[in-house]
Amino acid sequence: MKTVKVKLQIIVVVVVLMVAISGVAKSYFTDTAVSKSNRVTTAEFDIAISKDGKRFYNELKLFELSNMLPGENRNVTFLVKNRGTVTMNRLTLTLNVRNYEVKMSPAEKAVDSTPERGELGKWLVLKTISVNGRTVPVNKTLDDLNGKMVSLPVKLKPGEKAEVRMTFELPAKAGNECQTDGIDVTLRLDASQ
Ligand SMILES: [Ca+2]
Ligand SMILES: [Ca+2]
Repeated sequence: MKTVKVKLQIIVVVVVLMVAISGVAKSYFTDTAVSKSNRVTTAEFDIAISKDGKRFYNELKLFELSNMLPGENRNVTFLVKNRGTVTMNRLTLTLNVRNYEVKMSPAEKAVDSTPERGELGKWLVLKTISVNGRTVPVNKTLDDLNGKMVSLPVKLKPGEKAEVRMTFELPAKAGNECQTDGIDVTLRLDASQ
């Protein structure tokens, strides 16, 4: 009986000590601030083109100029839009040009010795590019412009659109060599921050 009593006393002492220790810890002021769901995401960069400004696309055929005559000017108009979340401070246009012969007309045969290769790009000139009415003179043939970048005079904020007008001219001195010739033009628009 005596040993049981001693054990009980020890247990009581231990319990009292534990209560005392935890009681000491709780007697200080404490406080915590929490910040959850912090994130880093990247901005969206998206340029798109449209013929009429109603719907914009990443890829779209913009023009077809047929039956051009020497001495003629033609305009091509389209819209560009910043569909992203960041201002586009620099916009460039790059033309990739492929010349081809649609057919060899009798008058053309007399002056053109390359039936496998078209000559229109030697003659067709991109006179100007205008963006929202601001005109930049270009005055280069499409063969000269092939693969080169032309800077567009515009900055686009998120959601902003701009109208681009390109004026092409087939000079009056263009001869029979480029009769019934064709050009495939790929326009690439590059935007950067
Ligand atoms: Ca040819
Ligand atoms: Ca030709």
